[in-house]
Amino acid sequence: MKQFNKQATSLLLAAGMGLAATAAWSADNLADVLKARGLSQQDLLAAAKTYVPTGKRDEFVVFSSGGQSGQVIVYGIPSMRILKYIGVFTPEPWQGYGFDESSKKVLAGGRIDGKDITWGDTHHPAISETNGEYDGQFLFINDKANPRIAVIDLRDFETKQIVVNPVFKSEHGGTFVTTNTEYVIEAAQYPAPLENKKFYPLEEMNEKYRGGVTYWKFDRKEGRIQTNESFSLELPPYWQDLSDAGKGPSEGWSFTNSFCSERYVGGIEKGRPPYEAGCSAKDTDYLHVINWKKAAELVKAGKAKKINGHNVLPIEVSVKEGILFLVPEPKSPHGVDVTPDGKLIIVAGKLDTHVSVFSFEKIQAAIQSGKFESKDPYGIPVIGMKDALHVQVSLGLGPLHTQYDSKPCIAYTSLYVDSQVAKWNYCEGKVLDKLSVHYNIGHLMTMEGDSTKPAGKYLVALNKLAIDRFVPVGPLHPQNHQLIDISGDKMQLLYDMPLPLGEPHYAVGIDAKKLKPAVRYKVGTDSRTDKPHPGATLAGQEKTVKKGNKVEVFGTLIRSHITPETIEVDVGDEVTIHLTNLERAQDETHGFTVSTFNVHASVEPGKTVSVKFKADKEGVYPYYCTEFCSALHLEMMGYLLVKPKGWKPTKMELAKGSYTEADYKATVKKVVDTQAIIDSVVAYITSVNYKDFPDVVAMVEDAFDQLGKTKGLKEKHEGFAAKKDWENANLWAEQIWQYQVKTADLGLRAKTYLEQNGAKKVK
Ligand code: CUK
Ligand code: CUA
Repeated sequence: MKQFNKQATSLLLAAGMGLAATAAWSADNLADVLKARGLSQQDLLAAAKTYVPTGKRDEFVVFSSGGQSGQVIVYGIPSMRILKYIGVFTPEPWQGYGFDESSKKVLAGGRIDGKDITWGDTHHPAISETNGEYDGQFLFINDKANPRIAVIDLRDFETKQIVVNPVFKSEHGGTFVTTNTEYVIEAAQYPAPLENKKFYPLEEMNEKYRGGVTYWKFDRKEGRIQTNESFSLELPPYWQDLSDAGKGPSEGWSFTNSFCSERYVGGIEKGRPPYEAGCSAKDTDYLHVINWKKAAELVKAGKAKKINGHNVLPIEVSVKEGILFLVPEPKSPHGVDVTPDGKLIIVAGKLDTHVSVFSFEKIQAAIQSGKFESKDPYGIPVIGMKDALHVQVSLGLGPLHTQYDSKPCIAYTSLYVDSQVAKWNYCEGKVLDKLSVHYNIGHLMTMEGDSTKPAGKYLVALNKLAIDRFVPVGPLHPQNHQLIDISGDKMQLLYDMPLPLGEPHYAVGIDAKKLKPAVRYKVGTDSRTDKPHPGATLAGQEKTVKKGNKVEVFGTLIRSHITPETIEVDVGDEVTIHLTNLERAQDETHGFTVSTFNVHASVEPGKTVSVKFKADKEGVYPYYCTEFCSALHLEMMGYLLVKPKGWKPTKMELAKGSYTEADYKATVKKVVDTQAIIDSVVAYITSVNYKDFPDVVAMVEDAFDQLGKTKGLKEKHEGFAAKKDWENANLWAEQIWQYQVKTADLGLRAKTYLEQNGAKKVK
């Protein structure tokens, strides 16, 4: 942080000097650019703090909800450059998500009542934690509309699992993880009967409608949620909202706020005041305080009842066993955020200017001494607000969410109505600073701000409205994520990023060094199951198998051809094409599609993917690689021939080229010349300490891999030449050159890398 200020000063000095000496500088000096673009020194400072030069990387990585897009958006901080969209609840064609067989199975996990639901209202991402700190292994995110949770593995940033909540019809407060990611918490939103497909009239709201909180058991070794070990607490038909897990002294507990504890039922069409009036009539709602550790034990002890095959602890059991309590919280609360030390719980008032800071110690004292002010209509003990409060602070209009700084006692709260971020001290209850944002902020997010060790430095304001901030793109505006420097005493606005995909509610930011994604898969891996793919194929073992009307192709991909290059089937056949990417080179992804059959696969190095379709129309359908993978990418294709019933071949010969001996000799010379280039590059690489550069070692391995494929081809073309078959002689010589080109390409890339990264001569 000090560093920032030092940098800032010297930058300002530099800029100042520039301004003073304008006349002497060339046309594109800093001062001229500032002037020409109408930038202030403050702008320059912000630019310097966010600019990440070419070749450099961001310090933090953000996982943002993609809102209604059903995806997750990944971007870097401080540059705010978008790095990836991860398909989660919605098919995502680039990654083949929903267009290949394994990813279709992941999406099928999110089917409800036998129906595909191909969108999601994603809200709250959470990074897996170890001892309360982000560990960078998994990401979870919820779908508010169709209560579901997804698991994303951060080794490959792919969605591995979607689970459907068995008892809720909507949810909001998910996902929040416990200190060691034992459970992923998901709370209901709008009350409904817990039994599936059960109708009760709205008049029976109080008796038959329920809310709840689900604790999804996460198996870290498998990287999957275990549905049979998961459970829910039945809760009154208050509208449960957000949640947070306890940590440190409050570990084993979780907190879920609620609104509309009025249990109001609207009905504008019947002349009743709308929900918005009826749901905010009372001065307080309830914070639910739950001992989840004990709840898990009760479930193990058989105290849960099964609803829709899922373990649910009835309210009476939770009350009797002393694991569920309520604390009044002011007027239509929204966020609930446990402080990094786990001692305090901060709830914002949405319709109240205050945030309320509750003390876990006081809550526990009340529970221990049995000091309750009343019971709610369902018999749940209510702790007096005064007995639980640490402090209340008036921050401004519409406080929503709170995040924490690396500095003790410092928190940031979003003020929706004021369109401001408030920085304040929650230990002393003092407001320290306010910054206007643009406009109407929902969530905010500090780096690692949900963990026990927030990293400070930056804050992102996730603003709901952009209004006039960007070039207009029609009535539907992007959202505005604003980057704020929180390293000094005063917050400083640095950058506006339009987010053009859904309404991202929440985001989490992690130190980029904690993420260790893989470069390639072990050859033959099904990335969605993390297991060996039954359709995996090695080079030279490609085959097409036809059994009845089922055709299975076991193929491979490598620059720049697909094996096989012709697939012949009969009309009506069910065709499955398994493809293994044999590449090991970083970023050598191939794509695959077959014209008009609505299939697509992204096949990263080592991955095996299957696409499946019914060849229900006769004809000729090109298939090809969809990623520009090499200079001869466009040649990476083949034909699917769907033959009519009873078709018999008539003309058996393929059209021939007219190659001559001269063509052959020219190709052979090209091969010899290229080999000389390769040899010189190899000589350079081996003359320096290339082994000290793992990236280069990988490139060299890949290069020799490619060159290795030329084995036996020289004999082959010479054999055809001896028989004066110039077509085959020329083409096989050409194929050697194709491999050489890829070798040279990698070799030159390695050479450039070594030159740019200070490789040293070795003897
Ligand atoms: S909620 Cu969107 S601003 Cu769904 Cu987390 Cu508060
Ligand atoms: Cu492989 Cu293009």
